[in-house]
Amino acid sequence: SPHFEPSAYRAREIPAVSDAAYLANLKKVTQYYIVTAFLALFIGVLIGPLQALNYAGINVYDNPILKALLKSYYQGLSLHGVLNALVFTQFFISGWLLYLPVRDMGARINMGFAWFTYWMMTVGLLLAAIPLLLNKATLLYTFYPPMEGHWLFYVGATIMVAASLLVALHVIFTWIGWKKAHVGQVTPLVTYMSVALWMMWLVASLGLVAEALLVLIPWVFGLTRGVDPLIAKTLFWWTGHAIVYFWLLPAYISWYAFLPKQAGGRIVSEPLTRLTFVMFLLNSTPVGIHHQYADPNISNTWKLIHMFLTFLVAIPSLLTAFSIAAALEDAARARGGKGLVGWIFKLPWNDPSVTGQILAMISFIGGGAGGIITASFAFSPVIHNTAWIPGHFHITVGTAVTLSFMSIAFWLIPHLTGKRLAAPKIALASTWLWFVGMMLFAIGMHWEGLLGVPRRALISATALPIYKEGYMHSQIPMALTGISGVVLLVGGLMFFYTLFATLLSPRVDDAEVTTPIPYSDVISPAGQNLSTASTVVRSTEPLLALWAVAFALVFLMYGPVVLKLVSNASLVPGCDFF
Ligand code: HAS
Ligand code: HEM
Ligand code: CU
Repeated sequence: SPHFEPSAYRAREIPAVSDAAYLANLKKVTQYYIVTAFLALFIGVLIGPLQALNYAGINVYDNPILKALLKSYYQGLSLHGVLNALVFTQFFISGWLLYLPVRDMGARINMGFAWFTYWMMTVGLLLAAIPLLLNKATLLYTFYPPMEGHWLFYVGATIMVAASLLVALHVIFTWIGWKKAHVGQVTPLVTYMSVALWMMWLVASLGLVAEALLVLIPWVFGLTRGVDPLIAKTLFWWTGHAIVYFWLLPAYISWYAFLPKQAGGRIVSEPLTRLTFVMFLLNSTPVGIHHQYADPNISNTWKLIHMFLTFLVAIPSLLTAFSIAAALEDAARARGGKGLVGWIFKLPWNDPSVTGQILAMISFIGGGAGGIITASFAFSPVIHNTAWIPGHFHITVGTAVTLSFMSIAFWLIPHLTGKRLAAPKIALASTWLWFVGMMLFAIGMHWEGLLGVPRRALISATALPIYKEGYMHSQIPMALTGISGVVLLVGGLMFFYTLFATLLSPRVDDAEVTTPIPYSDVISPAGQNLSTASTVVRSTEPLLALWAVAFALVFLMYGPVVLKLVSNASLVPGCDFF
């Protein structure tokens, strides 16, 4: 049949860009996004180990030098969460997922607008950073009211997020233009994944946009009498769960589209990959109430519905696990790998970009399994708000995503700059240290959580008597967490050494030739003409219609919940906790 031509399908030749100045400019704006992202991560990562020491019972926050930099544990924790989880991810993704689809389509975008969104995002970041650094927005990365920070934080953060929505629209409109110029053709895979993801982000971000514009900003400017914490929290998690797929799927794009090539193999199936992304587009958002099982005024029925939908959204990740594992096996066997598991050793473990991404995936096996456990209605009360939760998300966003982005940078930075990766051996070692460190961290923190150690607690200084019992039995996991902080600090510094050394080295060659985007061959391609394509390809192609369904689903699954909260709204004044 026309859509199944094993191994006959060669890697897609991306359209050539004849205008060298345009290409250089496109690469430059991408590089700005990526480097800004890593600068944020650099600061965030320096604070993490201090927190790990806290979870080992060691308090370093009274040290006078540190006191000059951080007013409190919570100012550090706010910076750590915001810089790592919100700023690093958003800047990296905005660069990565602007560049890839534009190259994939061979599109000519408005570069003035591309730079405008970059500077808008950066100005938003800088505005929000001022109160954060002055300890006037020590609200943790969830900024739950009635904790109230300086208005500049809310305004800056809103501008920053709004800029990402403009990037989303830029890519979506570019794709619509491509469709008009290519009637009857199948959208190429990388573009498809990117557009589906940006569409998902626009559905997901509605909650945060509503929280910012209708609740938080009117409140901090004194236009409303107070704030309803539960409405704000519910709108926050509308976005807050789906945002984890906004972080994760850019890594999936690399795992699906580029890693097979880097490892010496092929993409398993383009139709399956498209289906996976449609499932995320539809199902990522209406699940956020799994963060609110303990909250009042949301009925158990809605909590249960969101629980089942959470289990459903694990399915595209399970599909991904099997198809990426198959792609890696294909790669390893092509390199002479043999046996049931022996092939694993034939993967290019000397390549830091490949190794880092595989280690990131391995961490996600634990992170994903833990997430599914965490989502269960019965188990949640055992670990909600304990150290288990940071344990879970440091092997999802902190490793599956972060280590993937670091590993992508090992080829992307040379590709964008024409420079060579400095110190590949140090780069390789940094991926292993990050992986081992985060594994120790996750074991320690999940274990502490099971023993009742709370999250977001300066436990070393202010252990509340009710938690004492948990700490008494926690010596081993506390030690593991402390050690992990040291391993991660070393691994992190080695990563940043290679990154900055690469950036500071001289340009050596035309990266289009020496470090091209690693497009993979495909075992089961989607084909190019819609008329001859398979049912899966044809039914996944109308992304605009699927996008409309995603909007409908989220309103269906959140509308009644939010309406009830609004009709019961009770406003309270803000307070300054720190
Ligand atoms: Fe989560 C809390 C449930 C995925 C991040 N999560 C959090 C928080 C964060 C976070 C930041 O239901 C804390 C929020 C806060 O501050 O309060 N999570 C899930 C579920 C999934 C999940 C069901 N989480 C993620 C991802 C994240 C992330 C992804 C970031 C990127 N999470 C929860 C729940 C809570 C929660 C509850 C609230 C807890 C509470 O009480 O507060 C699923 O999406 C997971 C599905 C994943 C899989 C794994 C697939 C595996 C793959 C790798 C394959 C490996 C290969 C390697 C191929 C089913 C794809 C082969 C190797 C060779 C060598 C061959
Ligand atoms: C929180 C350590 C890297 C995102 C924490 C906590 C610890 C920690 C111990 C828990 C603090 C508490 O609940 O009181 C580390 C270490 C890192 C690291 C040792 C590596 C050097 C990362 C990365 C990300 C990240 C790479 C994301 C990209 C977060 C977030 C929080 C957090 C979002 C929650 C903040 C909050 O509760 O408001 N980190 N972390 N961390 N970390 Fe990390
Ligand atoms: Cu969630």
